[in-house]
Amino acid sequence: MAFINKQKLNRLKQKANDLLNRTLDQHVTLAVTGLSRSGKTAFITSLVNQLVNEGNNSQLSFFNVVHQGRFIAAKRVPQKHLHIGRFEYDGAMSAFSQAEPKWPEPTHGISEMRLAIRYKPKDSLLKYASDVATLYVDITDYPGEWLLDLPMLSQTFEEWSKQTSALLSSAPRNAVSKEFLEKVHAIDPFEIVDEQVLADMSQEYTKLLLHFRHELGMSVIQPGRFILPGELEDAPILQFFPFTNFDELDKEAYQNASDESFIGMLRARFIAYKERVVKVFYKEHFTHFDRQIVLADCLTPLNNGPESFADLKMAMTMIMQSFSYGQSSLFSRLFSPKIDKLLFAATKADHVTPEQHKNLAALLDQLVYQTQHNLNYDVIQMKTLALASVKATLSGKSNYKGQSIPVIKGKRSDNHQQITVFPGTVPNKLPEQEFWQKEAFNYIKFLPFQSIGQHECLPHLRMDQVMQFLLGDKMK
Ligand SMILES: Nc1nc2c(ncn2[C@@H]2O[C@H](COP(=O)(O)OP(=O)(O)O)[C@@H](O)[C@H]2O)c(=O)[nH]1
Ligand SMILES: [Mg+2]
Repeated sequence: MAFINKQKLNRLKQKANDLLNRTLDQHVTLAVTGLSRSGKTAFITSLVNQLVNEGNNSQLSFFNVVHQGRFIAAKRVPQKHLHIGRFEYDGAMSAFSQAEPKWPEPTHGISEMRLAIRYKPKDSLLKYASDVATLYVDITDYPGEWLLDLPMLSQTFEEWSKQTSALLSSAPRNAVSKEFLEKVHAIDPFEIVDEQVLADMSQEYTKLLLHFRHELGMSVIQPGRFILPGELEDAPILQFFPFTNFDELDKEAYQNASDESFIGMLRARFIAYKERVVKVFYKEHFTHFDRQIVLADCLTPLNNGPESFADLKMAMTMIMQSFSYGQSSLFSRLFSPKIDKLLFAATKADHVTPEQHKNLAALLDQLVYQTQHNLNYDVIQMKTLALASVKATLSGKSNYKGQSIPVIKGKRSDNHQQITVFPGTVPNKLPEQEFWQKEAFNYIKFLPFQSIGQHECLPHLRMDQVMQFLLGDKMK
């Protein structure tokens, strides 16, 4: 009799277990974005590294499932979409694990990977179950520049051209865009288009955009796809540019211009770009994201000066439109959103001394604050913090003129020398003239400071808080 009961009990246990596993297997799609060089590759590498090596000296005390001893293990599993590039985790890790560790190579376009995280749920649903659940996390890395294109959807070619020409003709962009603007000026808009000329000029425009981003430190780049084309490199759909002389154009002739004319083809490509590139990205990718982290490097623009910083602010406002789910917002009119948690992270916090981190987070908060209040964010939970995906400095105190001051120590990436510095203070709100007149913030690029094994954890700042915010509620 007792034997039968035991068998029955085992069957019941198995049933309960199956049921539990079915109900507790969860999926979350986590999107990671930010403008180029904001630190996406470093961030995803660190996130995956901390999770798959958990237990091996990891520092994740603010991640509840770890803190409470319920984390079992995480591993990489085949990704969801086979047509999307794989995130190069191994390549990035081998850069960090060389004898002379380096930062991973920059990547272009979109990539993906999937993690399976096994953990013990806090409250078991069924008494006899084995209490193990799996959370599948699909991580997508995509360029923040692509989000800069959303506002184009509500513009005509004429409106976009006027706005973009104004940007090209003002400081600091005007210093390098003069030649290009003159060439556009010399075009006869109603002439039959020479596609080669159009391709060459588009290339010139793209070069300008790359220069704005990487030499001048500007953030507003439109079309954003031009500098990170992904699989569309050299496609004619990326070959157009703003037309600069709308004021001199005969309105009716413009309306009637055929697609074979110069202006007609520019307009047709602009329209096709919006439909086939911008909208497609939102439909195929963006609308499927559950959670989003937006990375921002606030320190580089702070170091570059007021124009660069103002540009970052404008770019953040444009990026925020993709998360504005109010009824009358551009986004909601076009797409149905899904994102319920949005994290803004100021990256590379290890470039400043620890007591400045609070200011850094407050500064980023201010950058998104205005939009946050103008728009309706009822459905999204938001948070701002300062982090270092891969900490490349050590912090401490140093004596300066008899006073103890906070310092960071690291290996300069330009000359590979060890230095100890106080890089300066970070303003806790949008800097005003006064800040820029004082000695500029001293941003020094560092190399990762210690070589780590492929299965060791990378040193970081606040990656555990990121995990708690983005995944914690799914692992209760
Ligand atoms: N010190 C420090 N530098 C970082 C960190 N994350 C990124 N960087 C620097 O920023 C550069 C660009 O980062 P990456 O992740 O490639 O940016 P992505 O273009 O957004 O993928 C790296 O090569 C590093 O020099 C960090 O946590 N700490
Ligand atoms: Mg990258």
